[in-house]
This record gives sequence, structure tokens and C-alpha cells, in this order.
Amino acid sequence: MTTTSGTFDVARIREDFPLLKQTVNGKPLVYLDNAATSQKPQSMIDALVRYYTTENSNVHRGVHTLSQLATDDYEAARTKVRKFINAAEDHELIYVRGTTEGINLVAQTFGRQNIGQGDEIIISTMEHHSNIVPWQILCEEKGAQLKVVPINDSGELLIDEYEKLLSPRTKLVSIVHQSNALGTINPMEAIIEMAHSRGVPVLVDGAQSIPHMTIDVQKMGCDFFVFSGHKLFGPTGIGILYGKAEYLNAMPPYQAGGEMIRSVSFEKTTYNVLPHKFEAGTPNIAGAIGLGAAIDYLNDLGMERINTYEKELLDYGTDCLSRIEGLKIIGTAKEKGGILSFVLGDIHPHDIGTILDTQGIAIRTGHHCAQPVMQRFGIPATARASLAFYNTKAEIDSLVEGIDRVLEVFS
Ligand code: 7TS
Repeated sequence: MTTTSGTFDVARIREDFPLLKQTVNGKPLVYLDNAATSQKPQSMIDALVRYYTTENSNVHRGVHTLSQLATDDYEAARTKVRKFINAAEDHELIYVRGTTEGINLVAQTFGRQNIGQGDEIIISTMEHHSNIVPWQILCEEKGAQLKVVPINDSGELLIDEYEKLLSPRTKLVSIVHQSNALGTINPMEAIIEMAHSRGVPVLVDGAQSIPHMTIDVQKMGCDFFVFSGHKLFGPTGIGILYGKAEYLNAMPPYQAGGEMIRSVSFEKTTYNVLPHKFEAGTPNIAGAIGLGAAIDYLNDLGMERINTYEKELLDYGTDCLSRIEGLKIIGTAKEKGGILSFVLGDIHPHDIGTILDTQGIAIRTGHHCAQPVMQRFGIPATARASLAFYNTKAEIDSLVEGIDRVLEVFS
């Protein structure tokens, strides 16, 4: 447990995560389901408790002191997010429930406004269902078409095929930055550049990339970037839609109600400015503040150091799993984040997950809400270990021992 990588002292870092100290089924917890959701540092938990203990009130409404404190903290968190992803303006960041809501927001506003009969939206084979179904619903409604970029046997996008799919009918490209099922990291700058050279905007699903690498939306050049707070060591129920102001300003509101209006009468309602236009109703104030605290924590550790450490961990894990007879890693892209998706002979992944759980090891099994990926590889499901910076080589060793146990049971 005392893995130290340079100055990246994982044993010390683990002390910040109270949940990691527990035992599960009588064994020390080995939490390898970080792509589903991440664990929380104490400082993030403390921020939630502090908010509810000392400051709880509604934002942007009251002149009273608590309301102003809550508003200040809620908006300070937005500034933290802006700096974290290097957006140009605070009002380009919209608080949403998570990645899923962020994509649905864009589909129902930008999509409904700009995509019509015969138009095309490009996604890829490796999308999470939340970056497929909102576009399918829109396409059905509008008579538009979904075009899907294929992938190779390593799980890499076929960029030439992508380029061929871009046509005068393409109105939007929406692609995942890092695949949750395969770990593939897509070359977003190149993808965006090709779309932009044809005047097509790009949405990036950053749910799996932002916890593991430095994100600079201006350098990347994306028009929209969405992510979930809970995968970024923050609370559930909060996420971010980043959009370039020119797009957000032109888009109609998503939900209607309090706070998103400038004035209401029965004859005519006018809408508030960004970001409020897209934040109808009382928002997840504690969630936003918690997300800000998670970002403070990550900034202290440093995303570059996190990235370097996780690469080392992934290399170690890949090497260890590759030695297990009958185990096949699904997703072997050259550019890859900390996802180890695998199948083990004809043992059902759910059985693998259940036996590992008896050893205190938490992984996810199934299709990972990416059924087209499973179809592409001709498998119903995988077992998936997904890494975070608080994981250790010793935990990978435990995973290997756990898999050996699975093999014993089925031998
Ligand atoms: N996009 C990607 C790439 C994801 O991995 C996920 C969640 C989502 C979108 C949706 O995020 P949400 O926070 O709105 O639910 N992925 C997973 C997973 O891999 N296991 O559980 C959830």
C-alpha cells in the first residue's frame, strides 16, 4: 500500500478518502469501479457538510446574508470549473445534473433549433448510450440521420472513415473523449479541426477523460464539453455543460421556470442572460460547491502528476492481466486511459464480478451502457476494472489473485 511514485505518495493520498479504509466481505476494499463513479476526498465531504451546516439557503434570490454567502460560493465554484477546463468565461459553464443531462440539453435546444429533415449527426461506435439515444430521439423527430464512425479491432476510431462521413448535411459531431468501455482516448483536436474546417460544431463527452488528464477546452477547440461531477471526485447530481457563448446565446432555453427569465407576463416572457437562461429552478447548490471542493483537491495534487501515475498503473495492470491464460483485454488502443475491460474464456463476466466481490474487489460487469461496442467485438459483456489515482499496484495484484480464484472455481 505504500506505493510511491516520485513525489506522488499514494499511501498518503489514500488517507484523504475515508471510504477506501473499509473492509468489504471481510477483505480490505479494492475499489476498481471508478469509471462508474469515483470516491470522495474528505475535503469534498467537509464542503458539503459546511454548506448545509452554516450556509444553506437559496441562491440568486435573497438579499439576506446566508443567501448571499451561498450565491458567492455557488458562483465561486463556477469560476473554479472555468479555470479547471480553461474556458474563456464563467457564463459559458452551465450547471446540469451530469453528462447525460448536458447532452440532452444540447440535443433538445441546439439540436431542435438547427437539425432538420435530411440533416446528419456524427457519433461513433464507442459512445455511451447517453451520447446515442438523445440524438436518435432527435433524428426520429426531425427526420435526420445518425452517422456512426467505425472502430478497428484495437478500439480506435477510423479517422479516414470519419472524414468520409463529414458531408454538407452534417450539422453536429458528438464524440466521446475517452471510452468508458475500452479506455480509448480519441484524438479530439484532429476530430474537431476536421469538423470545423467544414463549419460543423463538435460536442465532446468528457465524462471519462476529465478525471484523468488536463482539459483545456480552448486548446481542444470544442464547441461543447460535458462531464459529471461524481466521476470527478465530487457529488452526484451535479455536472457541467460547457458551451461557447456564441452557441449558448443563440440556443433556446431547455427547461422553463424560475431564475431563467428576465421578465414574465401572460403576454410575453423574456429570458435571462447566460448562464441563468439554462438554470431553471433551484439548482443543486451543495453539489456545485462540492464540485468546486473536488477541483481544489485535484489542483493540489496536479492533473499532470495524476496522469503520469495512472499511466504507470495502467501499464502495470495491462502487463499483469496479459499474463493470465485465457484472459483477453478488450480495448488495446495506443492512446488509452485507465480502463481494463476483459473477457475470461467463456466465464460470464457477472460470475467474475460476483466472485471478485467476495474478495472485496469492486469492478463493473456488463455492457457498460455501450451495447454497440459489445456488438462490435461480438461479446455480450466484459468485466471492467477502472482505475483512479488512489489505486495501487498492490490492488492490481489483488485483482490478479481474485481472477486466479475465479479460474479455480471454474476449473
Ligand atoms: N458518457 C460516458 C463516456 C460515460 O462513461 C458515462 C457514464 C456517461 C456519459 C453518463 O454519465 P452520467 O453521470 O450522466 O450517468 N458511465 C458509466 C460507466 O461506465 N459505468 O457507470 C456509468
